[in-house]
Amino acid sequence: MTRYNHKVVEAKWQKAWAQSQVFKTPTRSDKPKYYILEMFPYPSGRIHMGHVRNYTIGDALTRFYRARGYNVLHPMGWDAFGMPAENAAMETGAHPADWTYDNIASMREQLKQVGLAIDWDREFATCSPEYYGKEQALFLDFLDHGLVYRRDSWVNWDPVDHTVLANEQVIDGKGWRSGAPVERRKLTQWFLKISDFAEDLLVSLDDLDRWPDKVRTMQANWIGRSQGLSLRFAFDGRDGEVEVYTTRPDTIFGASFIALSPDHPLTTELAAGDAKLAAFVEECRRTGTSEEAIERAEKRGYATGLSVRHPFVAGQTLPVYVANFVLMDYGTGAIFGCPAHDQRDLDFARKYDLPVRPVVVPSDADPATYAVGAEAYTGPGRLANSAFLDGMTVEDAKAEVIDRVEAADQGRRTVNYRLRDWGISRQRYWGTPIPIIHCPDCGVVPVPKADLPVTLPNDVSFDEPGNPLDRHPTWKHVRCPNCSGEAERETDTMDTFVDSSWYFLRFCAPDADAPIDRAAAGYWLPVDQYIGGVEHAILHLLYARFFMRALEVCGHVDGKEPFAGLFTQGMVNHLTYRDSDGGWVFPHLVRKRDDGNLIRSDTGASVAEGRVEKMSKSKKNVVDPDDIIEQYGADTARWFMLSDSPPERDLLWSEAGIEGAWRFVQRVWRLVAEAEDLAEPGSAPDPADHPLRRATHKAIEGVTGDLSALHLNRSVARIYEFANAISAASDAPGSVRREALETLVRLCAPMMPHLTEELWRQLGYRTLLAETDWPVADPALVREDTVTIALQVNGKLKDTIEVDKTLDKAALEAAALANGKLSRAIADKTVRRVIVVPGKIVNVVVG
Ligand code: ANZ
Ligand code: ZN
Repeated sequence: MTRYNHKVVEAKWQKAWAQSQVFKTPTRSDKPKYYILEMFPYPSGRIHMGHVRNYTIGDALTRFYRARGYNVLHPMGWDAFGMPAENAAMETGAHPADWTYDNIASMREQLKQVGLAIDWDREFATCSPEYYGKEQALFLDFLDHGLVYRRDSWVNWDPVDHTVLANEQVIDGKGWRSGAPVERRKLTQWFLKISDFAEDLLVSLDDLDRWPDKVRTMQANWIGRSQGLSLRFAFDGRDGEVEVYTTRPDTIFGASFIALSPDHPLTTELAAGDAKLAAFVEECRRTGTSEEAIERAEKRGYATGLSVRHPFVAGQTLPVYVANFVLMDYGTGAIFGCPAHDQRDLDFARKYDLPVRPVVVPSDADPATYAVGAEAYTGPGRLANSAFLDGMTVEDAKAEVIDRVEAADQGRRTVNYRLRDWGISRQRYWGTPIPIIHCPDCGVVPVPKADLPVTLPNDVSFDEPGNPLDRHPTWKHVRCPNCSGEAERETDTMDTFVDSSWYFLRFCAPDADAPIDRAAAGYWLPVDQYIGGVEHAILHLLYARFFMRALEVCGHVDGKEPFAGLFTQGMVNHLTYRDSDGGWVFPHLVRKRDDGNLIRSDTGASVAEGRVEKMSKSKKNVVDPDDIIEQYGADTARWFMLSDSPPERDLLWSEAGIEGAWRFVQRVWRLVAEAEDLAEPGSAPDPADHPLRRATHKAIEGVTGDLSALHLNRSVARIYEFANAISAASDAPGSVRREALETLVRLCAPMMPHLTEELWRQLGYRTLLAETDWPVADPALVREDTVTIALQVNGKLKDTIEVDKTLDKAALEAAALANGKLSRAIADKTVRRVIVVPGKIVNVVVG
């Protein structure tokens, strides 16, 4: 028999599947629906192993659910807008559209070689006007429903490149390209009102029971609901009040200062008459806008000279500072600082020599001597130095202070969310144009829906910094739809996270006139199994959940949750290698010499093995999927991807692992293709209770359960075991071996679709395995015929034995007493009683 030739076989079946359109999904069918989706790829240029892992997991499930009689939707598309295309334009001069569509074309070909069961008829790229035009229509619906608004907001500004930077483009406070210190600038920007749904997005997490707990926790933390107090402090020696937000009203007696945000209206007012303060504010604005950047910056402040009166201590006043760590868009933009119990406040107090007064004392400390050193105390304890609060727990003291403040009408209980409204304005070309026109007379005018899509102009240049849409000679100049006067288009485009917030809805009816075909979406949604990287655990998933809610408000969908099941797969890791200069070396260049030392195969220079790390171009520890598919075939790559570790864990790519998978492909090939004297297809296995039949049906039951539970590596392990059982039973009758081999082929099909399709044909079938039902285990053959019995002496476990399930009490007792460990444990003691619970235990009571 010949060796399995993956090149011929894989191409052959990919073509057969495409020609027979097996993976084309009807929008409706009598079968139950199952929507499987992997997070769609960004067309960066090449498929990497992370993609292969992601799509292989989804594909195995797709094939499994299809075989089990579901109408499965498994589509593919491209998250095609974004900065890399503009960067490429700047570096190489390629137009972003050309760059993107070229990448899509080559990545599509690569994906097709993996043999994915995808309905390619539904494919789209978010950068196509057909898609982004519909997105613009949704934006206008959001606008109609009060879910979009415009306001001034701070952005990161690169003073050299004259461009707005995303937070991730600010590295250590500097622009990623120019290296210039980033400044903050105020721009009028578009926002989506995700905050309207903060509470619902939070409480509904409880219902997402097929999501990983860690992802739900991350989302909950991101939404960041906090319950606290808004409290007004009256100025001392001047009219007016300053309102602060605190989640720790219990610490009010430890307050030693008030701090305002540099962007607080009062700060602005004071700075108008205080040049030093104005300079300080300017300086604060040179830090990036991200919370992280602000958190990392050294805590600094400016004493305004103002002070406020303490609400509970007559005669005590607190100085008012402007501080760089207070954000304007959280709470009220002002705080009271309690250095003993908040680290930022403590750092600040040490710097400006403010009192540090502990008011919460840990239970094991003495309130009379308790002091705080370099670290603020944030744990539980009893109140001290706090008048009417003394002795209370933190929780009781919070409630007491809130009650008193409310009674005195100095503030009120409030709930705050860390979740901010979603700023979607980007000053870039390669994104969805925001469908708005600015008219000098009418103001902000939405583009009429009949004029959609607002398409991007093609003739743009990237030779200067800034937004090409803004400096385009004609694009932005339009007539106002309202008064026909001269007006200008909005030149901001949307954050690409908008594109990925509803693509799963568009897949349900990608050619529909409406952005979302409500009936089709109603049929397919929610996505039953969503699969992707944990790096999207917060933003993408939260935005998609928000979009569903907003779309429901606008009447586009019914239901609020887009993804019923979520699976976050681990990364693909690989060893790293370095040469003697410390430079990274590609793994395929590394060879082991006979003496065991590693060398570069091209230069012979010695190489050292480094750590295992996530495959990345920068460390050169990447393995190109094309090379692997060329050398070993897609089935081998798929099998290895699924076999090595649980799919939620990181996978260690290794040469040995891929070789092992390749050997197994060959082995399955030989087992089936070289089988002799098999019975005819369809013959009844005889004898009906042959041990190989039991192994066969147990394999069906096990693999079915494993795949249903996403335990893909376990199903692989079970198939190895089953293959061993088949090899060991070469003397079984031809009818029994046929059943076993057919089952092996069917169970392997989700993971190795090409090999198994070919073997199915070899087994005498003319129909496609991709259209064949999943095998069903015969309950009579999977029933366990033995049970494990615990042997105890006076209730203490001594040993266990496997016995026939049908043993009666007397036989069970006899079998137990014949056990060596049990009889040694009894030794010469007197047996008072033997308690036998069939199927469970034999307990010997001795005295
Ligand atoms: C007094 C206090 C004492 C505070 C103490 C903490 C500890 P979370 O839990 O995240 O909601 N804060 C309030 N508004 C702020 C703003 N705009 N910028 C920076 N910090 C702000 O945080 C709430 C706490 O963060 C509030 O409670 C406030 O400091 C601070 F021992 O008030 B706290
Ligand atoms: Zn007008």
